[in-house]
Amino acid sequence: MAAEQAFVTLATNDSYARGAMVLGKSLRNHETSKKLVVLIGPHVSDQSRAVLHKIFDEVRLVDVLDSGDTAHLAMMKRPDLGVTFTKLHCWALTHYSKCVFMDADTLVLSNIDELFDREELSAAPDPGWPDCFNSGVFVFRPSNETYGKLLQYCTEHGSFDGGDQGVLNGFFSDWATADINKHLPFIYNMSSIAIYTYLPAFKQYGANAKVVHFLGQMKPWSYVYNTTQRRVRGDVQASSQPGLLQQWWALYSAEVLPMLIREYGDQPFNSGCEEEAEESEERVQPLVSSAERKQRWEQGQADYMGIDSFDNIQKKLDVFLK
Ligand SMILES: [Mn+2]
Repeated sequence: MAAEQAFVTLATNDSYARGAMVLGKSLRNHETSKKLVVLIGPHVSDQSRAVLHKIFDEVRLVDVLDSGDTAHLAMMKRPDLGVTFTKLHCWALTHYSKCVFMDADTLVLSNIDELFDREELSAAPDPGWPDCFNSGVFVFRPSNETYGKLLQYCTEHGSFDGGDQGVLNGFFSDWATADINKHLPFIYNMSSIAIYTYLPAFKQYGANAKVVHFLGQMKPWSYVYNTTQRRVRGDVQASSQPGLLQQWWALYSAEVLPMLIREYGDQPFNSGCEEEAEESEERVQPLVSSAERKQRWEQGQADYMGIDSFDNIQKKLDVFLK
């Protein structure tokens, strides 16, 4: 009997392991009744594994190179898709009847157990190409048959974007049109791209978000957090959603970091945090008229690093969202 249901995430190195720890904690804090599973790659350190064991019900090592099975054969044909094969391994978790996969760069803001009412393959639209789903959050049914077909699809067709999202959209190719129940609302996988592409909608609906997805190259753990001032240091890129980034670090520093410190003991490790006071440096704002700014924005020329930086947008949004 495979009646149990689980949230599943993936950590291929110590950085993503931190993301997984924060995600796991956020699911626990919002009192999920589901099991928590993390798939890890062979490069995750013993200390990180120990902390993951404390947060997750199951920590499963996936070493595709070592497996000697069909996944290994698939990998030999497509070495470029290494991490993708690790992620696809979630279909092999057949001791669960249904699962929700969540990227390690997501953060849960409220209980989302209702996602288990959905069927495979349910996911939210990708903000860059809404006829594709974003593979950062999806509902699936573990099955060795599906797992085998996915590996076969992978080796025959590869991935049009080089990652798992391309493979999964190719495989579940009728997602866009077949069944509207498989379209998760955007609030289950909200990325910051919406702030720049559709600001009024973000103002209208952003406060309802249940899951935030830190898309893009800068991940929450790429920043340095000042524990004295309780803020993320330096220039925060707009795509990192400063208010939510702040929430990620608050959870990390309060609940995850103490566990890491216990595991590392006397050994030094990069906590991502610093204690000294930060030198404040006020940015000089260029003088541009409101009309001129609006025009530039509409032409796609937002001044992301200056006057339209997220810090400034956030100030505006705080007023709207209160
Ligand atoms: Mn992601």
